[in-house]
Amino acid sequence: MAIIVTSGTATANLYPAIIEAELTGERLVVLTADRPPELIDCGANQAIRQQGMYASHPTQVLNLSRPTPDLPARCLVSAIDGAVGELTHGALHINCPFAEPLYGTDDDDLYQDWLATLGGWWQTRASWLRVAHPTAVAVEPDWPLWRKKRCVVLVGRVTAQEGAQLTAWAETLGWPLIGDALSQTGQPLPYADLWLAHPTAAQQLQAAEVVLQFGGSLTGKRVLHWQEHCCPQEFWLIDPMSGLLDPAHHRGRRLVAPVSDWLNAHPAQEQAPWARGLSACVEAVRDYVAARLAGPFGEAPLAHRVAALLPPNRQLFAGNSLVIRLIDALAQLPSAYNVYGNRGASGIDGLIATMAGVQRANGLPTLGIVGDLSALYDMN
Ligand SMILES: Cc1ncc(C[n+]2csc(CCOP(=O)(O)OP(=O)(O)O)c2C)c(N)n1
Repeated sequence: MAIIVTSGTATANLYPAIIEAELTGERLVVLTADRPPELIDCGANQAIRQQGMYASHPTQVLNLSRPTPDLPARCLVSAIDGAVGELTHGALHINCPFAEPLYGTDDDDLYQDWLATLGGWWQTRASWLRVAHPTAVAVEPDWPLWRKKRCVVLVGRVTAQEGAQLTAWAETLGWPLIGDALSQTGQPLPYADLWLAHPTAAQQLQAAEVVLQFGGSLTGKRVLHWQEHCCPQEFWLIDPMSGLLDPAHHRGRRLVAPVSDWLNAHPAQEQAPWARGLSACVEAVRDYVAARLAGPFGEAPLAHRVAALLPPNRQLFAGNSLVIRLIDALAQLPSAYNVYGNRGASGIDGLIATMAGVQRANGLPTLGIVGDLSALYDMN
């Protein structure tokens, strides 16, 4: 996704989106028009200090010089293509200063020659510079030992296809899977944020020898509490984004890989489930929730019934704050169903804008639920 803005405070409006992209890994190319250097810090209009203005939040920054035929065109396109090719996660900020006059001069011929040095490349869809990174997933050599152990699988934000793949994988291994509202796993053990309070559940899960978390951004308070306080021999976190994604700083492994590739490289083996007692806790909670939320319309009954309101093969956008927490605790969402949220920095700003972007990007009817204050934020 690319965003183009004029210079000045328009650039500052992108700050929350750049922060969110940093935390969720969404790829964003931000092109900010700028005034030329001689007009910065001297009272010129719409001229602010834009170089480095997003501090450490973009993954990459490219400060272009003003357009000049002295700079070879191939230098410009290889810098831009190189930066885009390297961008696996987060935002690329390209600051683009222009001096007036912006258009309508006789320089056209000058730039024709300048452009001609790129040959027919403009008419192709190929990169000028394709940056290749090693993509093979590192296989854990001791996987055959670990997969025989008692494991709990925690799933945060992953894609719909990965969510469904994870459910089948964990089921084969006989491992309990706790899926977040954004996990798209079908939540085989739904309402975890409620049943984790049950002593039987806590006792069962204490026997886990290893915990595997796929994807970050866990929503449920009790799920997060359990994640923080669990004491397995090792805690593994698998996510394509690099960096630390475990606020509890568990001892174990941080495995940077696309989830689907990692699962393919670490095949499951048929095993009997080891935490059978959890099913009874889930059923007890299921009955209780159904009975308590059968009443009139309200936030909690809506969250509970949201799965029944979803048309097949469409998508759901859940706002931050209470909405996503209620859906996480009270709903069992269908497997491989596209669920979106802005759970990186969890701002309540820009949610309707994000929802509109998600709808347009996928071209699918979208059910969006946001709080009233969140909706107010996006009134403009
Ligand atoms: C930009 C931003 N400002 C403030 C907050 C702090 N905050 C979190 S939830 C919330 C209230 C949200 O209210 P509403 O959108 O009505 O949702 P509800 O929780 O009532 O369902 C606020 C102010 C935030 N997360 N992001």
